[in-house]
Amino acid sequence: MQHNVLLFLLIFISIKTFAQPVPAVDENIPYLVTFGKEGDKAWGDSDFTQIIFFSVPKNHTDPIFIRVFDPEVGGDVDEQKGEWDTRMKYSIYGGKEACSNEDAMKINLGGNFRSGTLLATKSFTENARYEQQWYTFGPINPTEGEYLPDYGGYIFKVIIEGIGGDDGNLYRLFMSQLSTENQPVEGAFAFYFKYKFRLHDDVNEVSHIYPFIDDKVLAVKQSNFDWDNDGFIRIISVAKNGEFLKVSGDNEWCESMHAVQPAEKNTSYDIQIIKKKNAHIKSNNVVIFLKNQYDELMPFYSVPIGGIPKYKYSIGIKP
Ligand SMILES: [Ca+2]
Ligand SMILES: [Ca+2]
Ligand SMILES: [Ca+2]
Repeated sequence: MQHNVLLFLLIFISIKTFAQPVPAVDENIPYLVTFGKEGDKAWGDSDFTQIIFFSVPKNHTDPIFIRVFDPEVGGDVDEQKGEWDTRMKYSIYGGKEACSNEDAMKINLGGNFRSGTLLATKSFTENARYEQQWYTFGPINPTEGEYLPDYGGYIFKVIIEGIGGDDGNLYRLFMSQLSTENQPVEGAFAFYFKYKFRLHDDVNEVSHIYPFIDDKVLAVKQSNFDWDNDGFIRIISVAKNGEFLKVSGDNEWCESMHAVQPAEKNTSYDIQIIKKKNAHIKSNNVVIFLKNQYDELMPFYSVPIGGIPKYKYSIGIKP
């Protein structure tokens, strides 16, 4: 990404305070999902590992906290298979290569995805004490992150791994200024390259994800897993008024290619996730990621950089 473009667009982010939860407010996604490593992939998690990156602007010098909602695996929120026997490990990394190591971005489980310096870690099993409660990691000094100006400042990596068992862990994250409540860090945001989450049960809810189309992206190849044919995924952009992505069935991957129009450069896509109205599919867990024409993963951002795109008829009708 061109440095000046991101800095310019980050000015837009800095006035928003909705960027700290993951899933983000604008995404309208109920929960992140990670299964124990003995889980059945057909339940919607392809590799039992999730990686979320948080970016803290350089001018923020106070300590930060990373909080997890419902970190344990049991109770009402989570997805049970047999006994509750799942162990979920949360690890926070900073320092050199925490984010910039390719294995981390790609969640390459055979490689060095645990790159960087381990700052904090804790494992959870079924535990009524944390049922629908927040657990707080920190305080963490912002400068302990990996400094990457292209990603907006100091970057922290949160790895969530299902290290045992076969149940599904549902949870949310929040980067906070305070240990006891969710208080946004101004100008901070999150990004992620492979996103594994739960769809709403309510067929009228629409979820969103927001990749940024930088000026070198010519084409986007999207891949999704275990969507159970649950409705439609479509792109809204300045030049696309609902271009459909291919949707996977049960326990399968599918992909589709999408050409980028010149007017879409340096804008976000609003990828809309619309449930199948007459199917009423419950507890649907899914995975999605995007690659550019160089086969590089493209990040989703917790706030749409440059704002939520609106289709412009005058651009879209051009061939
Ligand atoms: Ca189990
Ligand atoms: Ca949970
Ligand atoms: Ca599914």
